[in-house]
Amino acid sequence: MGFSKDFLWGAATAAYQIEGAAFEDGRVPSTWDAMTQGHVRHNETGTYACDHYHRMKEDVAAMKKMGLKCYRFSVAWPRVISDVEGTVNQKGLDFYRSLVDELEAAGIEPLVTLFHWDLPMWAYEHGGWLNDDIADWFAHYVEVVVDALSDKVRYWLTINEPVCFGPVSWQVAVHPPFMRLSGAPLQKVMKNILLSHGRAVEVIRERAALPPLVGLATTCSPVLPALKEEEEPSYNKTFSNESAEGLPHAGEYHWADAIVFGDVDEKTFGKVTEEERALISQPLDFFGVNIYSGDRFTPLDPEKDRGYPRNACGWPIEPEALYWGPKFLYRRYNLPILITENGFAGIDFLMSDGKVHDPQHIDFLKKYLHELKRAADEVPVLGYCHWSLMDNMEWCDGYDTRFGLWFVNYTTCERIWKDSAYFYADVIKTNGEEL
Ligand code: GCO
Repeated sequence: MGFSKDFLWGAATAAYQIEGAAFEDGRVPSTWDAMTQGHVRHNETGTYACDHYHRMKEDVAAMKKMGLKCYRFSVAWPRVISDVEGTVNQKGLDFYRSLVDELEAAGIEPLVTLFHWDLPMWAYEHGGWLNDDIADWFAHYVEVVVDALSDKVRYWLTINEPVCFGPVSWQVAVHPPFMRLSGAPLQKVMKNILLSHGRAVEVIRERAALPPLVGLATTCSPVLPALKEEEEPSYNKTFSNESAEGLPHAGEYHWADAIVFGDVDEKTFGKVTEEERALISQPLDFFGVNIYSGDRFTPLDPEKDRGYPRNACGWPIEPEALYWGPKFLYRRYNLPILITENGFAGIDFLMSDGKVHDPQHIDFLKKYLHELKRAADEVPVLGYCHWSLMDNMEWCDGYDTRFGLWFVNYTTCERIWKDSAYFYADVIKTNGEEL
């Protein structure tokens, strides 16, 4: 079976990581613009990033040249809504309108992420996710975006990795606003994120011009069996608190269980009313998930497995994560799977021949996509969005780690296709038949 003929081969980005133009055309500061001084490697910022805001048309033309079937991008809340009263910044909205128009002309399906971590400072200054009103603020923002784009956008992702940004920003103080909450206040943050997701689903279903396909981008680090007898225990361990032990996304399944089943873990989210439960768990059309790696059922041994293959972020290279992840997630949630992110971080640089050779990135794609193809033989997989289209700001790691298919020379913002971009273009052209 392999990949269906209409498989959505794509690439993903996020507004703050690529757009730049942080203070142009009415965009107001996000917590990332206003609060990260001293927290980002080399004191780098997203002020200019990849200057996508000014290079959008050339970027879409290059996406078309690659043969992308879809493009996952995020809308920046601070570029669209200027204050807590909900004032719309028309110039900001116009940018996303022109992006969607360009994508349509290029025959590329837009996948819109509505929140990818760039919380407006005005929201934070009014309590952010701690303020129960944020669900209203978010719903208003979603209305504005859906009204502006939904005559050309079908795929909507409400929130990117709530299981990550929630704890990382509000519990362990690694991302802005660098909060260290616990107990009831932390539960309130997590619950307001869930409620905001629900409100967004409600708004999209009510107002979208094109029949919408709605989901979000969760994350999963599947437990990987090495032996037949480890398969069932690996499935069970994937959906237990032991998975991703100690990492911010430990217990990541609590979010998906709440959103898909309405099974809202009280320890994580506090109490919910039946009305809130129904809002949180409205039906979705697909299960969007970011999968980069997995956790071996028999954990890596520091001695025996020393020097284990890892990417530039230190994440183990585990191709079978794209086989077991989709299988386990489909078995549990019974929704078509959309890989909303998967990618390889390298330390790439422009070579003396003027090209960017990235054989590890190509090998990563070969191995991971082979596993995804195996999964697609057994469960419905709608598409694959490679993270990322271009090198970009890897949050507090700055610009050192390069996930892009395109190398970005940040001095000139020139894009140079890495060897992996040509490889991926061929995978798309042949629909992965040689993987
Ligand atoms: C995430 C975000 C992306 C990251 C990518 C590499 O999952 O952390 O969605 O913005 O840049 O995953 O870490």
